[in-house]
Amino acid sequence: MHSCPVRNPRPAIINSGKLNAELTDLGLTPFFTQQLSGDELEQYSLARVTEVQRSHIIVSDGIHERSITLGSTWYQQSASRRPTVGDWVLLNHANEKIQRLLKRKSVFRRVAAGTRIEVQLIAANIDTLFIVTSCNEEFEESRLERYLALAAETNVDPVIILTKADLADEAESYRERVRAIGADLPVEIVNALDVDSLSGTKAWVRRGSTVALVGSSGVGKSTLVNSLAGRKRMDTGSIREQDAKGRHTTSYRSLHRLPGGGLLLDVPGMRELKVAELDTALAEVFSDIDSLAEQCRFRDCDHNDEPGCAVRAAVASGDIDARRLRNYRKLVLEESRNTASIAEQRQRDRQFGKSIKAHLDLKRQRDTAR
Ligand SMILES: Nc1nc2c(ncn2[C@@H]2O[C@H](COP(=O)(O)OP(=O)(O)O)[C@@H](O)[C@H]2O)c(=O)[nH]1
Ligand SMILES: [Mg+2]
Ligand SMILES: [Zn+2]
Repeated sequence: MHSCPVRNPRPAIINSGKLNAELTDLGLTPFFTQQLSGDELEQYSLARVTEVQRSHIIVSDGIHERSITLGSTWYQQSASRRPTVGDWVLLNHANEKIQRLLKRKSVFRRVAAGTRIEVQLIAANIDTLFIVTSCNEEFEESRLERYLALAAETNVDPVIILTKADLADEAESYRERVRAIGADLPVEIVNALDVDSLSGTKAWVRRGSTVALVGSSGVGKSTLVNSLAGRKRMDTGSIREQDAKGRHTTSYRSLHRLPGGGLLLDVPGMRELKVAELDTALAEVFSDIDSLAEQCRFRDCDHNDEPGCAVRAAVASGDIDARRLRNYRKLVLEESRNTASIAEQRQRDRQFGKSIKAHLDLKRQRDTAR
């Protein structure tokens, strides 16, 4: 048995496919229960991963929490098959082991560029993305566009949260700047320290819905979580989000339940977010550029120095911001490079898997021949 933070060794199970209120509050929907067989519903319990630490995860069924150590077999799989924060899992009969990971409704990934490119999971089953930025020089359209592409790719609804309105002379001007990159984008202007300014923001965190917060360090994500939760859940001022070398770490990610229902996930470590495998999302976020591109003389126009480029003509006439086109081209390039690297990596992994299998098959043949 692994160490267990609660007395009751047996979290409530879903009986005969009926959802209990606690699990519904935790975000369980038919999308997940439909994945379960009758046998599974009878034998196993459902729980949600609320926290991921280096060697173990915390799961909850809405009433009890348990700590579960991931066995080594989980680490033999690629990161995308390991549980991440927000995942729904089936626990075995003794509630000490993960039987199965349920199919995700959405997943945030991060492409980490080390010696070789690697995909890491940030969170799963997010409904709404709070893109947090502040009403000061930190505000940057290009960063917002990057986050918007991420939201579009994962089918998660974005909401722009503009913090530090109390410190800004003209907070409303930032709303206008958001409108310029997406006319329909919902915007909330807040003082993250003042609960009274958060009623509009609160409305996005409905009972049973899961909201992830992304944004640069220091914009007020943890402050927002604390204010919405009504008590201190997160250290603020970026103390906990950095390791000794001052780098962001992703070792501590956790879901916070709000008193009025709803779950919040403060996501540290999105700073080096790279885009990959989201070409359709880029076309969506930059739909103005994408639709103009149909009028370019060349089908594969890069909108750089090709003759007859309708996009550059629009920049020249002031219809499209030069910055926006620059960012679009940058993201498209980054996206295609990273996507190619990921494809290569998958290919290598498949080859590796095949050679291991071939080796085992050969061994088995020899063993039976013997
Ligand atoms: N005046 C003011 N300060 C804020 C606001 N939001 C955050 N802060 C402060 O900014 C600092 C960084 O906030 P924190 O929540 O740690 O940012 P995080 O890195 O995004 O989690 C803290 O000192 C907060 O008190 C705001 O809306 N108004
Ligand atoms: Mg923080
Ligand atoms: Zn063009």
